[in-house]
Amino acid sequence: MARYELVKRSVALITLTNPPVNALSSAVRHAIAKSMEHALNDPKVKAVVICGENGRFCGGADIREFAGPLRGPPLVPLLDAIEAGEKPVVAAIEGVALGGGFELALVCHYRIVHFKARLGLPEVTLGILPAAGGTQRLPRLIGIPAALELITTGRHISAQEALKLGIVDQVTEQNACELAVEFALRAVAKPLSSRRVSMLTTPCPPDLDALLEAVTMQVKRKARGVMAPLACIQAVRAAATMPYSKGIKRESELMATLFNSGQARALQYCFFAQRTAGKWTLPSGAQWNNSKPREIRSAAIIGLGTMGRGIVVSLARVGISVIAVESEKKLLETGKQMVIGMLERDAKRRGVSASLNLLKFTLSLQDLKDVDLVIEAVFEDMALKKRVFQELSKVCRPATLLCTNTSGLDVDALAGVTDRPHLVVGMHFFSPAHVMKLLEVVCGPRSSSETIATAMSLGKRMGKVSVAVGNCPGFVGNRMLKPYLDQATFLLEEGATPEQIDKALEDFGFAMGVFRMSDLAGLDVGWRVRKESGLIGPDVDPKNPPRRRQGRRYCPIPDMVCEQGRFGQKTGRGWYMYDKPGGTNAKPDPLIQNLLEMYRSRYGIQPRNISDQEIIERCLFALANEGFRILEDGIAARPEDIDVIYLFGYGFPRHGGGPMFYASMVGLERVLERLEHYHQAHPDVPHLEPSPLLKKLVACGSPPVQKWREHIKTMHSHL
Ligand code: T1G
Repeated sequence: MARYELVKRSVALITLTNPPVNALSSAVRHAIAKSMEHALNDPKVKAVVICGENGRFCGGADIREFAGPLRGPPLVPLLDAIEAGEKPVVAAIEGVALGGGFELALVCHYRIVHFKARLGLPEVTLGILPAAGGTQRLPRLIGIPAALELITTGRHISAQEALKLGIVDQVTEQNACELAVEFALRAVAKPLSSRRVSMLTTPCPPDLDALLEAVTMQVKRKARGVMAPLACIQAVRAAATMPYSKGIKRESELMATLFNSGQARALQYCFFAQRTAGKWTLPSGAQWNNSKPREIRSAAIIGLGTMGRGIVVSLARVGISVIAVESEKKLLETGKQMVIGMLERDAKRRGVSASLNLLKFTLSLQDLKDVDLVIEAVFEDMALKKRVFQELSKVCRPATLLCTNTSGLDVDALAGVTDRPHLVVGMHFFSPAHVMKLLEVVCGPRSSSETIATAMSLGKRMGKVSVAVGNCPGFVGNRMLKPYLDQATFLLEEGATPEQIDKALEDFGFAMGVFRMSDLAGLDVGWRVRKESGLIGPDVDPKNPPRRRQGRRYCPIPDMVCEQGRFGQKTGRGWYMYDKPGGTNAKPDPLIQNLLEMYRSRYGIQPRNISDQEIIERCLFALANEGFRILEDGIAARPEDIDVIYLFGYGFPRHGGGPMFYASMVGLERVLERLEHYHQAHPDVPHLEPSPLLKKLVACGSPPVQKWREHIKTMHSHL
């Protein structure tokens, strides 16, 4: 857990050895305590260097240990003792120094950092705060404003920024450990008192209260209802107003309020869920660690609409050559200019040069003969997509992977028109594709494991969080969206307003309420889908009651909004009104209010007061209920996959953990009881009928999310 060596006859070198990130597990803490004791007591030792094995200093506390009781030496006294020791201790930081790892570095008397290392206190992103003195030492070292910013955001910083801020003593391109040993030898004769950060006086700005107030307002605006950043601010206030001995107690009290909170559990769950999602697995036994992805050097994108452009940028900026294809000269030219502009802005922001030389634009599919992979991103029109895939089959070399960017169409039907169904896979990007982190990799029944592995690995290379899902209408994300949207519009019928529903969802923590999100996405998209699926238009049986379709409740209000040409932000009018087409400042529109009143009186609906609780329950429990069905159907392999999709693709708040984790946190019994209640009140809404898996889990005593898999039959898996 930690290796102890004597080097240069007088330096104790302590190497943390807990792969993969040298987390401070109880065994590691124990080993550090023993090694330090040894070093301080051995007269041969004049100085100490602490480093981490495999080029990684330390990733902080072992998060997996949080669920159990504390074992082994607690971190605070251990770190205090290192700082108080009479021999100089130098931290040799390579790779990462995060959380408790950074706090360990802060108690060392000197810090030498490799130029590629990253440092930070990301505890806030796990719903907690730096609780091993980080909130007390960092402000003393770099001042309140800079410390507040780092602690409340959890941002990682580069070695260069750390040097600028005065956190580290030297940045090196050499082996940090070897340099630290030299450094330690030179430090032997120097006094240590000024190097003990806890003894420093916090440089305090004259307007401390105003500063803390401003940061509090900023944090409240950015992360509504999230507790950890506010606790961080209070801890930093203690560093400014109290001596270290009292401040560290305050830090510990604040940590105690956060540690067992639902938000902390949810955020830590998100950390692991994101990593679980990368470990895809198929019923055939193929999985992430036994399937080799192909190397992708060149790709082609068909269609330079919004999605196509974003995908080109995502590929080019990670060094993949891209051929972009359009059907008409004018579209090609417009797409080209936009892609170039996007890449140039992106490169400027990242301080690198734009990789324009990797791009080629063409009108001819013939140019795609030799590419490794094609991503088709034409309109959501099956007949058109089939034509493109037939054509690609003829043009591309037999080994080229053929991917479709679709938000819900049948990937296997497309595979069926090609000469290589095993090389066909769905890649569902989210708009704007160069910004949004989520990628659903849609596995058709004939997609080979190599094909899936390649799409997953390409997603990762593009910086996406990729989740493997099965092939059904809407896949995971959009399939679940339907009952969620339905509930929102039913609530409108019953008496709510778009702004009331949005506010309830935004107060819950969603980045955007459902109506603001729909206005942003464009209301015409769903309208077209409803027309194509026969829910509106000439195919509707005139004998149908107006608020029923296909034997179930149907809300025609979204269609009425579209009939007025209100397609959302792009037309300046939608569920809200905007200053101008393309405007983003949503204001409630009296015309929508009128429309709702007329609608209700036309159908004799007596509007009622609807509570925020009902809004949240009906929207989110219907969402999770569909998630349970998706698990039953084997469209997602694990609840974590569904949650990651909602966190990264649909703005579900991380401190809620995602729809499935949220359901488990509320309690599956309660979710079941509320769904039964609402289904009884609305028997013509099948989505509210509790799913068999939910019932089964409740009957089995509501196991934690991580154990649901054992109760899911994978016989019908579509993955
Ligand atoms: N504890 C336990 N497991 C961890 C871990 C940690 N701190 N960090 C990573 N892992 C696991 C991870 O689950 C994965 O496992 C494997 O290591 C590789 O991780 C007292 C309260 C360091 C930047 O928040 O940000 O210190 O999936 O895939 O992309 O105040 O891991 O292989 O089974 O992410 O190279 C604060 C969290 C803790 C850092 C490396 N520390 N880690 O990224 O690999 S709280 C953090 C990361 C704390 C103190 C407190 C990243 C990384 P598996 P990976 P990576």
